[in-house]
Amino acid sequence: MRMFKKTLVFILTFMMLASLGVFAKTTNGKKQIYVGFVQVGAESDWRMANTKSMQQTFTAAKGYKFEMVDAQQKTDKQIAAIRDFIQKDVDYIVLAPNTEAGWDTVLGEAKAAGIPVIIVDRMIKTNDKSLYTAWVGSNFKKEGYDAVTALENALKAKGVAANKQLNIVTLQGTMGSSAQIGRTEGFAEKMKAHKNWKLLGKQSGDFTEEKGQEVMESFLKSYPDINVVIAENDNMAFGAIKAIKAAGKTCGPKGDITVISFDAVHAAFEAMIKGDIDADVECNPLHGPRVEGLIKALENKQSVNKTAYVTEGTFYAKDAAKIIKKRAY
Ligand code: GYE
Repeated sequence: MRMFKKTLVFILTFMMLASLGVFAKTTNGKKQIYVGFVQVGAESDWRMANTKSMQQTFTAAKGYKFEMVDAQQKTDKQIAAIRDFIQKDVDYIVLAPNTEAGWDTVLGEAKAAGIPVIIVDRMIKTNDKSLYTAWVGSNFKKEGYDAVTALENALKAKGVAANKQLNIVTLQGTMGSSAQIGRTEGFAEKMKAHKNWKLLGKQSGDFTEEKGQEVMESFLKSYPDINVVIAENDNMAFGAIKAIKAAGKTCGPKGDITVISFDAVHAAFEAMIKGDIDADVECNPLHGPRVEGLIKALENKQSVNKTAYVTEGTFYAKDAAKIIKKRAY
């Protein structure tokens, strides 16, 4: 009986300690790596593919404890999530920042707690580069430049004369996010070479289909003579296409309004095949394996590149049917 009691006490103590996470850091004798991921939200197909890539990479089977916070496109929610991960003493904080400004204080707290911060996708603005260990993401300004080339080629394919007066509207992403800043600036800079291209208006649709549609509806009311829509992501392009059709207009390679978009997600290839989008500048969301590569290197005390850009291309409606099968997102 006494033996039974002792065993019971032992089992209960073990269970209690286990529930407190005392043994959490060791499974199969190997150290479990605790990764806290602060995600922007669930605003777009790109974002969903990005979340999936992270979830599929950081699995328990591979020795990770992975926790993600969906910040619903709110920077202050992201700051609170970082503080929570510091409290939980995670091994790594992975941050996909919603907007660029205002990170110094909270990242200073992570640094003081000795937790490395890896930034993915969008970037932060800071004078103190020691606040993060590494960043991996896209060259958004180059994507903006590429959108000008995409428009030049799409117009050529449509047989539009190079000197024709063109009225452009831009659906911008979340204001203050690197993806918005880079794409808007890159496009504006390179479009200057075309004196006959006129930007009628630009407004944020916050990277969502719903707001993209709303903004496009109001553009169509204000400007009856739009020739081109630049959508800073695919979901806003999907919203814009709905608005264009509802207004009795047509778009795409054979339509009235040329549509250039960013991301090149699967549904955008379908829209190109359908003839609604003219061209799409790629943005690669599959960052899971890249972040894992960084963490593995850091675990092995190897140095990592402070910044790493993903290589990306541009796709045109005429090639979409051929390429869609090969797309991973
Ligand atoms: O283009 C958009 C998403 O930051 C690159 O965010 C990312 C952007 C992407 O909502 O679809």
